[in-house]
Amino acid sequence: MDLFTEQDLQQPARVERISAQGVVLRGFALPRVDELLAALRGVLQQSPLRQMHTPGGLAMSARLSSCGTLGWTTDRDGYRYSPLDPLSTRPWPAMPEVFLSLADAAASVAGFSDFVPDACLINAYAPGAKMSLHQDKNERSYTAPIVSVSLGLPAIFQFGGFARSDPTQRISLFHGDVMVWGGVDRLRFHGVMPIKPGRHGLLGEQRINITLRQAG
Ligand code: MD6
Ligand code: FE
Repeated sequence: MDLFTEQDLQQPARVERISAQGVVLRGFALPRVDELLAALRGVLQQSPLRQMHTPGGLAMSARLSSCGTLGWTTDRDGYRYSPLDPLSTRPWPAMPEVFLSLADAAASVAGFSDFVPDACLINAYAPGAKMSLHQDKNERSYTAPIVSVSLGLPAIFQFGGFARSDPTQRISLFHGDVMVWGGVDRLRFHGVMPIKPGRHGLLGEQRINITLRQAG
């Protein structure tokens, strides 16, 4: 499949470096955003967004779902990847082709070749919802990067250091932006500030983030 038309190649996404092995690719997903949203709707029909709880019993303010051979879940028993959706009790929906090709293209722009994610976590934020500072460490290996696509309302992403108390950069992420980070930066703490009220033309009063990972 041709990922880029000739026009896209003439106008490459603006690359903003945020760390040694981290970049934001501004507007990188925009040329395929309709396909992306159609695929996302299909995934969410099979495995709907739902409220999850941390192992400590706190409700997460973002609603979550997953697709791919492994999906990320959390409950009283802990954070983990699982091949089955605990809500549907069936395998998670297949990873859409457009997710795979977009993720591989973004990863290679960022210097990570042959990125083949097996897990995609979907986070949906209503205004006021946030994601506390955390590290992503449930994946089997930290060799692969994570590719993160922002859709809908803007967010302020906190990109920190290797201790929770380290200072954070605040990075505004807009509809269609794609962030890629891995390698020496893979275990940085990060989070999302409470989403400001607003309405996005395509997605309404929400932000959706999809993160693609090699988890298994
Ligand atoms: C979000 N993202 O942007 C939450 N994790 O809504 C993440 O937690 C995240 O964007 C690892 C790598 C990239 C991310
Ligand atoms: Fe994360």
